[in-house]
Amino acid sequence: MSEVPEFPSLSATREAFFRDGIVRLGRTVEESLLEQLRERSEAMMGGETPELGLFFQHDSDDGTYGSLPRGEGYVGPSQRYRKVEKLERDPLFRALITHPVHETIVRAFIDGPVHIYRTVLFNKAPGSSSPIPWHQDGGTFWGLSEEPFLQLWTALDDAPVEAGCVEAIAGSHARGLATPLGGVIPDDVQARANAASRAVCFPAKAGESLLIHNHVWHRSGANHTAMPRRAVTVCYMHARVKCLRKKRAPRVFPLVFPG
Ligand SMILES: O=C(O)CCC(=O)C(=O)O
Repeated sequence: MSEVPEFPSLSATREAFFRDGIVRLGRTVEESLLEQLRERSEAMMGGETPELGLFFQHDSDDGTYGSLPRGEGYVGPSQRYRKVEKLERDPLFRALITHPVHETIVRAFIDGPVHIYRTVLFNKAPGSSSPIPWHQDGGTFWGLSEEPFLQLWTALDDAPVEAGCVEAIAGSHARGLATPLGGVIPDDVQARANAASRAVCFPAKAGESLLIHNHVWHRSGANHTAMPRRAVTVCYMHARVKCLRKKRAPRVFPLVFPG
């Protein structure tokens, strides 16, 4: 833990987060854990962890978001999965979720027992990854009794601009959801908001984290470098937030920090 500097000011972080909807936390994770997480990600995509029952989505063949395969899940060993979910089932990723530095940050925002809605690996394979369009993480698509707001994003590799770093529109969370459904922001709404010209890039080094408000407009580009660009995002929420879905049994969310 000696490589991770003492976290500066939680009150300044809170202020910036609620003002801008996104804030740089600097380095939060030590290299030894990052190294293991990168290896574990490769093993997962290589098909070595079937016992975990992870969710996979492969990247599209033509590098566009519109033609991503839907509902296919794991399609065989490949380092071109764009998304892997349910990572909390893995002890190493669980160590990232419950990392003491991350706990300190989460505790500055949420009192009492804390659940996670999801833990996702966003993988951009060298040269052939699809961009993620402007979106918000919430709405009826997420099906929750309250809108979660706190996502902690951590780079496992360097994520410079040319590798498709996170981009966001500062302050855009303040207007709430662009559509009740949430998710991808429709083209006409983006155009009216002049979104493209307001994008701010958040390049990050491996081990650095961002706090991303679920409602801030964010996106990321393709990876034009020769190296993988992997990052993990964890959505933390108070344990009182419940799954409202009716068609199947409501989800029970993993408890990560007891009250
Ligand atoms: O890492 C990325 O490219 C996307 C991150 C993102 O959309 C999220 O954390 O919600």
